[in-house]
Amino acid sequence: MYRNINKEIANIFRKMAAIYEFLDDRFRAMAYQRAANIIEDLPDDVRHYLETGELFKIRGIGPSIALKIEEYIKTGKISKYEELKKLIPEDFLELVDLPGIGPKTLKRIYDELGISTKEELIKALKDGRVERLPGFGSKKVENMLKALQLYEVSKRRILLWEALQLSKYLVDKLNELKEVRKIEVVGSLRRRKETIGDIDILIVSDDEHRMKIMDYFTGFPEVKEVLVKGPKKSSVIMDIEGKERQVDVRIFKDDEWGAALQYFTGSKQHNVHLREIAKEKGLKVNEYGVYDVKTGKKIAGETEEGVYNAVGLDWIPPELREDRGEIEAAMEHRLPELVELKDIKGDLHVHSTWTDGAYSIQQIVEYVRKHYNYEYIAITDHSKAVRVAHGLDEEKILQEMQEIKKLNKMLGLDFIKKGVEVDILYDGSLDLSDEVLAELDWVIASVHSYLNQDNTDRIIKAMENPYVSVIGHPTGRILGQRDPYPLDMDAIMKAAKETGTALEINAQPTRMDLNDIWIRKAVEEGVMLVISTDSHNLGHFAYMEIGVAQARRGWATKENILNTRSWKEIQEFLNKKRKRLGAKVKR
Ligand code: DGT
Ligand code: CA
Ligand code: CA
Ligand code: ZN
Repeated sequence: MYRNINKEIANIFRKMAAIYEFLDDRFRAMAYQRAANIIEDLPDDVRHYLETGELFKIRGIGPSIALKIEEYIKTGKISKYEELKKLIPEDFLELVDLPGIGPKTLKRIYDELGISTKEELIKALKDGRVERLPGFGSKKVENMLKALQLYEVSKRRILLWEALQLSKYLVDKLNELKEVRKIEVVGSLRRRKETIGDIDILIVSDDEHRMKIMDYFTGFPEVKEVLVKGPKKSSVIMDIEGKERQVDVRIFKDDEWGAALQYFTGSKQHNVHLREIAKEKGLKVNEYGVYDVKTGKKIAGETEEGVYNAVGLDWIPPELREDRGEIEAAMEHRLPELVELKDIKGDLHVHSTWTDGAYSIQQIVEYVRKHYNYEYIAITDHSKAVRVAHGLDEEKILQEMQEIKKLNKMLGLDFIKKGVEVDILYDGSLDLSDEVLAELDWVIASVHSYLNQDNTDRIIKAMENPYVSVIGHPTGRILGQRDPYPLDMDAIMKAAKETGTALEINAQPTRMDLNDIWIRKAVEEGVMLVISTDSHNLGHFAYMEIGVAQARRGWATKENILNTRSWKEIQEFLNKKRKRLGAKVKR
């Protein structure tokens, strides 16, 4: 069974926290919120902690909450949660933990306007009743409507990272049948789009085994509803961590495999364009092969490369198949050589227990050295403006630098780079003094406040600081939760280029910031990019995979990505900026 029990419990605790807040019980709300974060960040399955008895010793989790975790593990339910659910209108239960709305706001709307359904809520937001409540105003109402709209969209689409994990599980399970001879994920997931509508899987098997495979697939315990079931295609709705996810499986023959891969990888626009090109050449392309229209003879279909070659194109990496010029480039043999995961030499955005990370620098370094072939990592904890993360002031940063120095000495290597994620303040100045920034190896500057205003000027001012290496998560969007703040991207790109500041591709699954379109623009403008995981936990280092995928969707090659280079080369890049802006260079 596909499950992440830590996440299931964390989700319930977040709901409980929100309900407690709705009920004006701040104390319990905070306790459950904290417990949710702790459970989600545990390195092992909570069941393991129960078995070893460690569950009752986890810091930040009191005995009454630990008992509830035990109850959930044993019964699949938390009776307190079942009780709490009844104290809030059904529709509000769904909305109560939505960022951008909040339990307190819902409570006031409930008390003061007598509203208890989503439909009524939207109506009252639109007809001015909410706006007229003291302390609300048009801006707040607008933001609430936006949050509701983003939520509805996010319910229909899966984050790339989650879809990848689910698809890996499904492919492994299907592969247990020896009748499955070839299997591949296709659709938007193969193209590595940042969100995925449904998961599409292709299989090759002998004709007589098709129904056996389909019986097996539609019988998975996660399957909640079978939409279609046949020898060629089955489509199901799965219940995954309480959310509905559609999965389509299609079965083809060996000599159709390449054509089917090509067709079902899409995108639709890419396929439409490809068929146009084929038509001009007197060819027809469908999911079974490429055919000569005059003779009706099949000329390709077994391999995907064969399909593209038959219409006069080079094979096109799936990440590029959005009809954004890749077909023309493939025709003229000028497709870019895209960056690959193995090109990455280090991760340059990592949080430790010095601020809001879950592990100490030493634990992080041990883990990364064991699991990754990196030449360096940068520890980049928050600066003081980020109070919720206990951001560091100058003195603390200097202490953290001392610890890194000590750890490097123990390693006998200059593996850990001394970094920071410094806040860009309201006026574009930075949250730490230049004297301290000058001593650091790597400086990320990020916007974490005033997220609704145009932030172009703030970010440009930050880039003009000689010590800023890169702008973190440049557009500030959170998928399904928050739109990017308004930015004049032309101006940002121009300033990045002129100052020699890199832009980040933040690979946190809900950020994926920059997006593919802006990466492409950066590549075209010659702006340097950095792919980072923004790790707060050991498991997060694996997000590098989707960060690289996003870079590929933006046509980035190895040359466009700074952290494919040795540290010496990175330092040259940074010193060039310092020199140009008249600051002291670092060695
Ligand atoms: P998604 O699921 O919304 O993230 O996007 P896709 O691209 O995975 O779209 P999906 O699942 O509807 O279809 C999978 C691929 O099948 C799609 O990328 C292109 C290919 N395809 C080509 N022509 C058609 C068509 O007429 N209907 C459908 N459903 N798919 C088509
Ligand atoms: Ca799909
Ligand atoms: Ca589909
Ligand atoms: Zn960060």
